[in-house]
Amino acid sequence: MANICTGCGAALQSEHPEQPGYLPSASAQRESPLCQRCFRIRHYGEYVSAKVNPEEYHQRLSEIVKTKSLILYVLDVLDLSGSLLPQAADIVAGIPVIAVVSKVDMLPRDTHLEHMADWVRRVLLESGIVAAQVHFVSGRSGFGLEELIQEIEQQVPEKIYSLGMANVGKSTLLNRLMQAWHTKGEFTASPVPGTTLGLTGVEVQLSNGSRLSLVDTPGLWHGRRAVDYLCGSCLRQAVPQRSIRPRVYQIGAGQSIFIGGFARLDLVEGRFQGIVLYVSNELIVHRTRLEKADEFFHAHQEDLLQVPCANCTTRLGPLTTYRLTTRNQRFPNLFETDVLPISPQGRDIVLSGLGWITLSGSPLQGTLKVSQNISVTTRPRMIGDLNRERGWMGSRLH
Ligand SMILES: Nc1nc2c(ncn2[C@@H]2O[C@H](COP(=O)(O)OP(=O)(O)OP(=O)(O)O)[C@@H](O)[C@H]2O)c(=O)[nH]1
Ligand SMILES: [Mg+2]
Ligand SMILES: [Zn+2]
Ligand SMILES: [Zn+2]
Repeated sequence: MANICTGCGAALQSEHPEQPGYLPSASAQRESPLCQRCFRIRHYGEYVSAKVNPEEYHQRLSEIVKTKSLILYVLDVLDLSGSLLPQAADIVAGIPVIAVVSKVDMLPRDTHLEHMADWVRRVLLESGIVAAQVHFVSGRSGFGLEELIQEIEQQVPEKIYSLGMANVGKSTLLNRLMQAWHTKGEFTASPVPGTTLGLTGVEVQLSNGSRLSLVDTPGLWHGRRAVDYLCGSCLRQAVPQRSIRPRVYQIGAGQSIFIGGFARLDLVEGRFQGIVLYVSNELIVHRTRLEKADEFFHAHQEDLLQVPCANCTTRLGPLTTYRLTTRNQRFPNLFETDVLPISPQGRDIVLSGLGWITLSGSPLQGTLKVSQNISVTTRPRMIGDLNRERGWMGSRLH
């Protein structure tokens, strides 16, 4: 892998200072060259992302060596369905896969993970990926790393590749592994998607003495997550950065809840009930009467609700309306795609990149309005059903 930046894998060039891989020619001969963009991200904390489009992405990933390799398929625990890589099965093509669910330090402190593994395996299987193992880790705190390392060392691969959507934590994870194997080097990681741009690797020696290369790969840009559109200051406030403190609200018919300026949930009819928000602790949540909600939004979108700022609001697009219902009915309008049915066991409504709302399943009719470019999906309750399937035994997260 000559002439590439060791931090981000971009091809080095000395002609275009504003483009990826720029390195003034005088420094291009260094042993571990680092491009100017990586230097700025690391030393000045700049947010300089570059989109890798799908064609480029598949071209880069076609360099993956298929024999004696192992893939660490990295998924962001806050957005599992948004972490599924389209056509992952084609890329993987027979290479053994370990699913690594990252960022678990962001989950509330009393989350238990054991029984979520089956669910992750099921979700991956539906997308055509057979993951022999599912590991829950934090690249930030180091949680789960030891077990993952044991697993890798048992498999004795010659190459390990990270794989996953942009921003899920691939480079951070590999940096941790590198540290654990006492290897010098660092892949560039940053809070914005589109940090790693090409394949870049280092040689490491495992504790049993065998050598292998650890290869970081770019992520595929998503375009459906909040983080894909936010400026640095909105991102710091709206995208969870620390362990999420669940916020419980008791609401009844005729009430609305704003989640920053990103989303608004209106309970039109139904029982008085508790809803739980798993979003950034810094995000403003405001409850108001439904009849006042429009007026409130117009008056206070930019001051009380704080984020997104005007520029980010434009990029995120206007609010899209979804219908929430616990009624088990056939919808007369077959084209009504924006209905979110809530089963009696309750449901999580995931706002991609922001977190999720847990509804208990108590009867309700309502609407949810969410910025157009943020994808909205539902799943069984992650904390609750998936967590309690077989009791509360097991290790704690923190
Ligand atoms: N809290 C927490 N944050 C993490 C963890 N792993 C990564 N991050 C953060 O997530 C962001 C993205 O991390 P990266 O390692 O750059 O992600 P990536 O998958 O390599 O991203 P691309 O190179 O853009 O594809 C950074 O702000 C990291 O600090 C983790 O385990 N916990
Ligand atoms: Mg990366
Ligand atoms: Zn670089
Ligand atoms: Zn902004």
